[in-house]
Amino acid sequence: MSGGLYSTEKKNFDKTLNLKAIKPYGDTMNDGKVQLSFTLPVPDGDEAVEAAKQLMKKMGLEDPMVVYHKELTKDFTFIIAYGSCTHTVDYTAIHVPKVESTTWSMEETDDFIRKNIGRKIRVIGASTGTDAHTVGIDAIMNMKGYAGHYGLERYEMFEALNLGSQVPNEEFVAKAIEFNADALLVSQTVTQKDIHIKNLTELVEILEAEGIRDKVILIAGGPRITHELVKEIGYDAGFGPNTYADDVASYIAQELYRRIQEGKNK
Ligand code: B12
Repeated sequence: MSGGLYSTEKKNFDKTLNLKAIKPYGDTMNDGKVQLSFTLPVPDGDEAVEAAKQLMKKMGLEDPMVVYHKELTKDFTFIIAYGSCTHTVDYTAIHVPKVESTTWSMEETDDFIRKNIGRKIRVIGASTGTDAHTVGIDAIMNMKGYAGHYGLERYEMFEALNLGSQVPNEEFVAKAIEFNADALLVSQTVTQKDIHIKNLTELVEILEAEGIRDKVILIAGGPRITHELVKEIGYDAGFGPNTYADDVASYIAQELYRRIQEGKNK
């Protein structure tokens, strides 16, 4: 997947840029300018504006300037303001764990599987536990796909089975065994009280108890899922917002091929 690495071209753009201490860019390098909007639970007026400025200073924003303020409803004021951020971040020290694979088109992935794996890859998916959200898993699996990217059902070299939502973990694992799945796709949208962590962890425990955890590629996805988070709880990969079937299909094909090469998979 695409990374956030800095291009040399941009580095040469301004010599005052210090990647060890970056701050927001407004009009000129290092001016730190940010725009904020928020609501204060007080009546509109000079006091509200002053309160907004004082708050912004406490947030580390110099030269606060309120450019718009309006009563939202009685005793509530909506504020739009600018300020200069005094804090910096060391960009060179940032490391964000990501799924290590190259995203191909549907045709490229199908071709790769045909030539290198020689059979269809079997993928089962569901929104598990009590989670009723299906749009995310459908976006990845259904024929129609999402935002112009066809889902796994459309791929010639994938056999995709989408179980829908509110699938209990035990049932999901039983169906995965019956289907002889190469990869399991779990969608989790509700994160209140960390329900997704409990549910995702329970799935890993059931797979381990069944002795099949190492035999499948285990993937989680959802709006608040990160690769880093799910790696920690025993998953192979995690995908967040703006994921397309292309990303997932490419990863599965490359990972399964790698495992076959290492003699780990069927
Ligand atoms: C539609 C919707 C519903 C619909 C769902 C209909 C359906 N068939 O799915 C209904 C009305 C049923 C619903 C119910 C509820 N909802 Co709701 N819902 C939404 C809403 C508006 C949109 C979600 C959506 O469809 N997104 C579009 C898809 C395409 O995006 P996505 O899920 O992120 O998927 C992408 C990626 O994350 C990734 N992905 C997702 N899954 C997977 C899986 C894999 C394997 C991979 C690789 C990738 C992947 O790929 C997708 C494409 O890029 C959101 C708010 C919002 N605007 O996001 C709230 C929201 C998700 N809902 C919320 C809540 C709280 C609920 C309820 C609990 C409300 C209630 N009190 O009853 C119930 C849940 C009941 C339950 N048991 O789960 C909260 C969740 C808060 C939280 N963090 O826990 C949200 C954020 C609203 C809010 N701001 O409070 N909801």
